[in-house]
Amino acid sequence: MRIVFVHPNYHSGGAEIAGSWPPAWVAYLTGSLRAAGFDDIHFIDAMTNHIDHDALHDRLAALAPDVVGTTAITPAIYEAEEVLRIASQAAPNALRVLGGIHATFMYPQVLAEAPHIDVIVRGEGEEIMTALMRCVAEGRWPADRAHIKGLAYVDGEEIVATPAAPTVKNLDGISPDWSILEWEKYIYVPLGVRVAIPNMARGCPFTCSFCSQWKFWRDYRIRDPKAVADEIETLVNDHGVGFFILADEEPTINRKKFIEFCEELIARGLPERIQWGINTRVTDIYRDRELLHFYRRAGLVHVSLGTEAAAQLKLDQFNKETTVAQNKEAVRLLREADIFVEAQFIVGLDNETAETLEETYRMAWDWQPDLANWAMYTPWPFTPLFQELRDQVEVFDFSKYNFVTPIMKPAALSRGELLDGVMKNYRRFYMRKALFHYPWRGTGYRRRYLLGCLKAFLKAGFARTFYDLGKAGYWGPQSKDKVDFGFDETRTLSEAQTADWEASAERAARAAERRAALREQGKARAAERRDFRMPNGAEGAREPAE
Ligand code: B12
Ligand code: SF4
Repeated sequence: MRIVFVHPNYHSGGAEIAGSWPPAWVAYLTGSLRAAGFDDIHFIDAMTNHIDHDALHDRLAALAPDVVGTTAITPAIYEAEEVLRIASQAAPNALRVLGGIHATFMYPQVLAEAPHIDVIVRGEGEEIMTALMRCVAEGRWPADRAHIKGLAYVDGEEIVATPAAPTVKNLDGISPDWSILEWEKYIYVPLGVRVAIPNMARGCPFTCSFCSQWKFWRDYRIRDPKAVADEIETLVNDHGVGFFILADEEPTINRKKFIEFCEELIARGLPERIQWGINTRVTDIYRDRELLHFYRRAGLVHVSLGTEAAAQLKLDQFNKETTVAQNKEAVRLLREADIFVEAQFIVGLDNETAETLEETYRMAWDWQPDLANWAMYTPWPFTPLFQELRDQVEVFDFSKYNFVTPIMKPAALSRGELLDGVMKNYRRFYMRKALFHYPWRGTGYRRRYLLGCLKAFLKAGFARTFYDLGKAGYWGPQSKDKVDFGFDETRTLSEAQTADWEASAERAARAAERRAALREQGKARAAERRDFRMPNGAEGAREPAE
């Protein structure tokens, strides 16, 4: 049975500017499927290779697959739907499968707008996809589909979701097949070396209100650090990789395992051959301040911090459980340990003003991270903050939900002014860094890395891909009133999706009511027991039955 995975050709000029990145999901799914005996697996990276629709059609027709699978984060959803529409023409008999975060939560919307999708895999793909492929290979599809957990599909007029599958409990049981990727294509621009995105832990114990990751992975699980180090060794030896970022939400939360991982890398002499970066929380850096030099020795050279906001009020609104003072201190500690530090700010909520944007710039300059990013607040529809702000959300063109397009319009600014304010921050920050810091900072590696980052920014700036500025027609402050984000206003939330939310809100409300009623009953029974007195002369009488 031939399975073809396709990574959709979606682009938005944010993180992509630092290189061309390998899609980890393909390696993880391929590894699991091969272990289950499926060995005819192909991959088309339409994103990295900029493969247009006609060329994709031809590639799929030539491969004649039995199954076509694609992925979608929220902004790539329409492109992913298109991939499967093309598959329906190029390989009409192939089963069309969609996975990834967007469809996991938005399956009613997706199935309503793209009826050519046969099945959605909700949540982590390894075990569900294997069960699904077995079902197809053994000729049990579609008869048996209702028995596979973690699917959604259309049955007649009805959208059906089978019960959620459990998370993958034994992450060490997964062995990604990195050989499915064309490694010469994946280059990290700042260092000019091949880049990989392995995964050590899944899940995050925090519940930031703007973020969807904790909800997606559900419980926190971590792999054996030795096995991850083995994987890094394979990436270096077999695929010539020279830099990696951990895909993890918060790799440092389990300090013991993180230390073991660093020890393994050092013991194998890997830090001379590969360096790496992580995203993590400010609080962990603060907690591990004594260990940062050791982490650096293990090859950790880049930490991206979710500092998020310049004001405590916003940190609290984000449920971030950090303070502005901790943010500043974490940046200082990382700099001292010679680790490049990138501060991430989220801007563009309803209460953003020219002054608050200015404040984030001043704070960024005061903290002195090596790099700073200003991401537009993006209301992922499956997050708590979206449900809170739902009445203010006007744009449902999900292709623009990409951290670089202002989805929300602040009360005091137009979207063009917001973009212009953010660009002003970037210009000032990087201009001053380029002139006064990067060329003079340290020697060798440090200078090369920072100038490499600058090169990535400049390259994207000249190509006008940075922040999708070319697409929006932004040419500097004078154009701020003319920018056009090209929102497709015909896009709305489908009735199926809203009905699903209402049903789950109702279910949640009913469950809360039930819990409250049970609590009240419990209290009443406890009071009854407490107040119970044996009637005089009724020895041996029993307490009221529970
Ligand atoms: C690495 C990464 C990137 C890389 C992309 C590499 C690549 N080619 O895939 C780079 C740096 C380029 C990037 C860019 C962007 N990213 Co990014 N990125 C990540 C990151 C850190 C890790 C993703 C990863 O590899 N995870 C590990 C794999 C194994 O998990 P997975 O992809 O979810 O796959 C599992 C399941 O989803 C499922 N599955 C997935 N696909 C499929 C398909 C099938 C058929 C099946 C059955 C199952 C299945 O099974 C997999 C295994 O369990 C995540 C955050 C995170 N920690 O996950 C953000 C994240 C995915 N990125 C995000 C965003 C928004 C972006 C950008 C739009 C931002 C920007 N403008 O720069 C761009 C878009 C780029 C593009 N053109 O698509 C968001 C998406 C949020 C959302 N709700 O949609 C995330 C979650 C970060 C966040 N803070 O919220 N990103
Ligand atoms: S923003 Fe980071 S810390 Fe907060 S829930 Fe998401 S992954 Fe966890």
